[in-house]
Amino acid sequence: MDINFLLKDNKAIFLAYDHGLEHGPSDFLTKETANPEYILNLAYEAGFQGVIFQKGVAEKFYTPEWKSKIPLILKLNGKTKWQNDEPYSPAVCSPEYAKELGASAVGYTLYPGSNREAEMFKEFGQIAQKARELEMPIIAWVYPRSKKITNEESPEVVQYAARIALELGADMAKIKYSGSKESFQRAVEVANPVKVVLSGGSKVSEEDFLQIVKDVMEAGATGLAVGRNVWQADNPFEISKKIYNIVFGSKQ
Ligand code: FBP
Repeated sequence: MDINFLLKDNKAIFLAYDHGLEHGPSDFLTKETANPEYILNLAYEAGFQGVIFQKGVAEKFYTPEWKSKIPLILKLNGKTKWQNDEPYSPAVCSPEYAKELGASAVGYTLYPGSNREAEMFKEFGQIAQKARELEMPIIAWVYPRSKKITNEESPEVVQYAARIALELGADMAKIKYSGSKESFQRAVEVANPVKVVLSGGSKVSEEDFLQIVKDVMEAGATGLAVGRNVWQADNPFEISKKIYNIVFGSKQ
């Protein structure tokens, strides 16, 4: 499957929900949002193009019924928040298993700059090759991270991240916001033809977040793959509608 099959009008909003592993349950501010069923329902009702889970959540919640309603992007690697200085995030499952779980695409986080960069680049290469054989698109979360990198959201670092996705053979790059529309536009340009989606980051005010969404879409992004700014909002359904209207330029 080509990545374009996951898009609607060449755009996409994916609901990221792998935070239980990456940050722990403290990210889930309410009882509802700790429940993957709530997230599936939100993604479906709000018109998202896919939901992002780790394998354990997919095994327990991504039933054949959900498969018929919303695509799954399976995150193949992951780590905890305690591994952040020179991070290494090895695969916890394979593209073959992702396919068995019903995933339409796979995701893998790279931490360029980390002392463990070489291991991740090697594994990403092997996984991307396997994903291609299985006709599953691969989305690279590219988060340069190391004691050597002081600001992982600087334009230079984000643009470099976008280009790494192209160099290493990803179909889509998920990158942080670089602080301005202009600098993000450059990130989109240097990744081309790899599609770029915004990684949301920690929760900010609704107004600020919607402005970032506008900026990245005007900068040529394909869309978003966000979590906290949606499901930590006071009303996740309401903010999802607003995001949808900006990304697709129309009412849902
Ligand atoms: P958010 O929109 O909530 O930032 O989610 C995007 C994401 O990449 C998640 O998929 C992942 O769990 C998290 O951010 C990792 O964030 P970080 O490594 O920056 O703490």
